[in-house]
Amino acid sequence: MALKLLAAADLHLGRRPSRLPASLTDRITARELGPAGAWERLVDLALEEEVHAVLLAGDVVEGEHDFFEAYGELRKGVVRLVESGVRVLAVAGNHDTNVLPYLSDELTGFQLLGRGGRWEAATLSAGGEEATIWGWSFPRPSVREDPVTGHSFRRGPGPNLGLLHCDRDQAGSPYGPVASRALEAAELDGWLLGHIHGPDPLSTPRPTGYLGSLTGLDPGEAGPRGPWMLKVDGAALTGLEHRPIAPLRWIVLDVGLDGLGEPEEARSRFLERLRALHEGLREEARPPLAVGIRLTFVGRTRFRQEVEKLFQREELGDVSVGDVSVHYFVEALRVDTLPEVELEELARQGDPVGLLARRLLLLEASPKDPERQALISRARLRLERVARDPHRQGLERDGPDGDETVEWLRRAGKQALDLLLAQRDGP
Ligand SMILES: [Mn+2]
Repeated sequence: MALKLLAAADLHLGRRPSRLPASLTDRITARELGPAGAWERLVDLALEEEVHAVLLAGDVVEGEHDFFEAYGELRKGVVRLVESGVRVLAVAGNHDTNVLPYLSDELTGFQLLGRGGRWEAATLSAGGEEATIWGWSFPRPSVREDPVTGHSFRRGPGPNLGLLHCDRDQAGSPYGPVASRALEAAELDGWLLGHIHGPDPLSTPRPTGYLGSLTGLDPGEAGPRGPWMLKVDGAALTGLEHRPIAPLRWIVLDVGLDGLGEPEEARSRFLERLRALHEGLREEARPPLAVGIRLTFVGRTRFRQEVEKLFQREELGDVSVGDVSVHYFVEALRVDTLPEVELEELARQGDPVGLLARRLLLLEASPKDPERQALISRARLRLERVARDPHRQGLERDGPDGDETVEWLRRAGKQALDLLLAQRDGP
């Protein structure tokens, strides 16, 4: 029999997921969709799969003022786990430095490793297998020293795994900067990390990287989220699997509008993609309760403005695919299409349309092109002036950087080009 572990990071209990439409939270509570719901799903999975230990790599709690909420939610789960003989091991991250030690004191069976920034090992054993878990907890919210270098890990029984909240390869970071080289040099059999919310593509025999947040906390955290299953079998690490059980998933969806016959067709194009997505989700063992979509229309069409207007009037907080097991909502919509005519063709014209098309093409030229550089620095100067305008202070302190300027020019240019073409070719 194997020793089974379930590892997760960055639960942020106490934080509300952002940008949920009222039409969604009328049906499903923010609690179910957020960290508490995700934790409950993790505990269900741990019991179903009969794991021997749950490992938490920091930022279990959002902050100091979330003690009571986190206590209630953690307690419910920890009691269920401990009653079934499941060990719970955790380290504190930069968010829960001050609150996790107190919670651990109050919760029987919740073991905090590496209290006060001193490395500590725990040995797990089950099914004739063993594993050693090394943990280090943030002693204060800001730690500028590398917690790994200089410590010699005296190996314990079985595979030895590091459980750590840290900022990898970010020298000078206040969140426990650690170089990848230092992790390698420690000669453990793997590192389960917390802090960065996007999961790494972990793999055996030496899984090393970020586990990712347990559930997507905001639209910037697109993609599947959940804990990782890992086994020790024949003294080797095996069976590593990401289990996307998060109750809320954020996705980025680009829908092509090439060859659109009429603006209304954009709705069918979107629905078609949504149905395909839904079919995929239904195959999953624990599909999300809700999916937030960052929708962008792309491709070439002459109906840019019409599509924009059409979707502006739509209620997109609850998009049905005809099966209510998963709720879909559009978190943000952008129409980023190009006119049907090739830019190269328009660029040959001597009118404002031609000028604009030539500038848009210039943006796609090599970054070394002096003409392109001149265009971008002119735009940057103007944008900076806007940013410094005292009437706008507080919105954005600094002006945009080069990449942001290009992105802004590209979007504004495409929009202007469409308007010009509509005026010229319009009815
Ligand atoms: Mn975090």
